[in-house]
Amino acid sequence: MKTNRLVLLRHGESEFNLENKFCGWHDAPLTENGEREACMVASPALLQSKLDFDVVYTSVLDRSKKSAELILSNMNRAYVPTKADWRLCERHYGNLTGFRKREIANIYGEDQVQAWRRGYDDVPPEINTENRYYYVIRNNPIFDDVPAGQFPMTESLGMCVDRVEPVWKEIKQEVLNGTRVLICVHGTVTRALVKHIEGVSKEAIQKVNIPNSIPRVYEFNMKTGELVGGPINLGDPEYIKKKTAQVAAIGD
Ligand code: DG2
Repeated sequence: MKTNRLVLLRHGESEFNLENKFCGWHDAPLTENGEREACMVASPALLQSKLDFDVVYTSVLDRSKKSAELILSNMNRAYVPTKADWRLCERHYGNLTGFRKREIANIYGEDQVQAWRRGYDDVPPEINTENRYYYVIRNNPIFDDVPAGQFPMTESLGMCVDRVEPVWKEIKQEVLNGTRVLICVHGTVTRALVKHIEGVSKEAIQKVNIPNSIPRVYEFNMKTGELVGGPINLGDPEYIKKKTAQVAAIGD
């Protein structure tokens, strides 16, 4: 049986991750720790598992592109081409963008915040011009490729699952053709891809939390397109457990 592997991972810690703020389409950079995670957590894990790549997919957001660049550079693979696609951008967090999760929980309650963060069809309020990031996002030239009428004002996980479906189909075809692909994206986009790849139910995907910089490896039967076994998360299980719990929490 001929198989090919695919690696999926979320970028390193961003400034908004550190501050526990909703980020979405805001272009927050990596923290120093986020850069370190890409170099010291993701790259060594990929090298140890003898994973190599022909192409890397990212979003157009800096935290995704920069993580991919650091990972490849630390694998001595800076020559691997990168495709940055707006359809792989993080879910748009609407008018929650820029606020601390705890601050929003103090107003609307923890259950509502967790519904907006993890619910499949729960749509955060649309971003409006009063939000300090409205124009920063709307006028950011990195989004110039977003077709007219498709620029989101907010998105649920379910909307994100629909947005990534066409690009996932393109990537899957490449994987089945034998291309070695790394996808380096965002928390919600990773969950949307996990739903497509693993065929997880709408209910089950709401319980999935994705830590930064932990490679999730899939193996596909190149003839049938089916998964061979389950996903493997690379790294120390205790570290992954601790980081996953941190992502699930609302934080301070
Ligand atoms: C986070 C996810 O996305 O936040 O947009 O705030 O992966 O780009 O840091 P990322 C954001 P949660 O859904 O985990 O609250």
